[in-house]
Amino acid sequence: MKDTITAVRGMEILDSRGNPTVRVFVELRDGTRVSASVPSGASTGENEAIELRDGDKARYLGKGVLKAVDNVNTIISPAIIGMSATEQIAIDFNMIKLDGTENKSNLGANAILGVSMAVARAAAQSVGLPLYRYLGGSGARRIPVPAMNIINGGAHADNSVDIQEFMAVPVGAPSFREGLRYIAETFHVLKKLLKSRGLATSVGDEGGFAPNLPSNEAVMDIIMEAIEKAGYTPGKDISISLDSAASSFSTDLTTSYDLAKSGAGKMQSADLIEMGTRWVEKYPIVSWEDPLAENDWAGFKKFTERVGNKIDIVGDDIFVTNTRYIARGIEEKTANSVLIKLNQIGTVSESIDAVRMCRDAGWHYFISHRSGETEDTFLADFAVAMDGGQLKTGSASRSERIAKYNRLLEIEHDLGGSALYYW
Ligand code: 2PG
Ligand code: MG
Repeated sequence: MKDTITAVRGMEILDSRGNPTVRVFVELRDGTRVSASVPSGASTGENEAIELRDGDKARYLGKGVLKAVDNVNTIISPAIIGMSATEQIAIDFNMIKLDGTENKSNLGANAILGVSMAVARAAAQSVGLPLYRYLGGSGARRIPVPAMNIINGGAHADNSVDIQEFMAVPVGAPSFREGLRYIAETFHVLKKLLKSRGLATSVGDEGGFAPNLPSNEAVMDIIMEAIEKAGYTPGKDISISLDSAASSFSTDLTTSYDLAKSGAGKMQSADLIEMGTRWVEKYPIVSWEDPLAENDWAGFKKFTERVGNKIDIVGDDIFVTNTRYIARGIEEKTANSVLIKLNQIGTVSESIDAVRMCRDAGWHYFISHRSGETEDTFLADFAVAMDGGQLKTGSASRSERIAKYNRLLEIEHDLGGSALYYW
């Protein structure tokens, strides 16, 4: 068969933080040769699939990925050479079996995902389809609404903000292209505003600004001002998405928190829920990811009961793109949406399973990058293939983020009049 896999090779490259990550090349009998690169998180959930790192302090402070690369070359490669690249599910489950652990700690989720993504890309190229159409079928034509991260805090920036991500969402735009313009303009106006107040305009890991503002709420206020100054109406043209990444400021990963960066101090779940409820009333927030820590299932549920009829409560670290945890969340009504990150679970097929579970339950899902990214644009095609309503892929700066936006512009352009975009 022309799409038979003839070679699988891994190599160590660097991600956007300058840390090693895995790139995998796949070749097919028909001459197809593609690669895929794996992202890496900073605020990771404890139940995420394991990213295998060498731990050899003599190289990259222990962060090398040569073992994962070796696993691609010596264990995965011989097991899948000879298979058709279109057998995505068989290949993914073959790798899961080879690994033999619950969390992919043997071969490494970075090794497995690199192969999984490269196989999908090779198959798409071999059958002559763009990746989004290969993965999503002939009906794939919805471009996701972008959530642009304009202020970074938490584990992604050295500033005085506890909440990790403040994102602008162009809910009132008529197309992706226009939506991207709305929020990129807001980003530039925000820069001017920060500058005029003597605040830093340097950026964090995902390209959003990382100023030292007096409180988390002060961030909301300056963003509202930037939206208006850019000529848009908050809540009509542009709304706000937040990612607290609350595990990163929880002292026990359940009910106790310390908002040390801003100096707001110690809080309990109930305080965060109160604060969140007040913010939802005051600001045009459309979604709130990880408002509580990953083991604070009860807190999540309470917050969902409070504001889940108005906004999306998105579980990231709590669900880790794993159907086992998502199923529990659906059963217990813990949230109403899930963040989908391919490297949290480690294969393309399992990520699709997570999306399917959300759809079946009537939950929303948000396709997401990691804070450590590469120039790979797989995510953009994956979001369109999944009919993803919303995508978060960073700010209007840093090329590893822009690459995904540019790929979506390209897809929308190619689809022409048949592209769909709506909130
Ligand atoms: C998150 C992500 C991506 P990280 O928490 O949602 O924005 O951050 O990749 O560091 O986990
Ligand atoms: Mg998150």
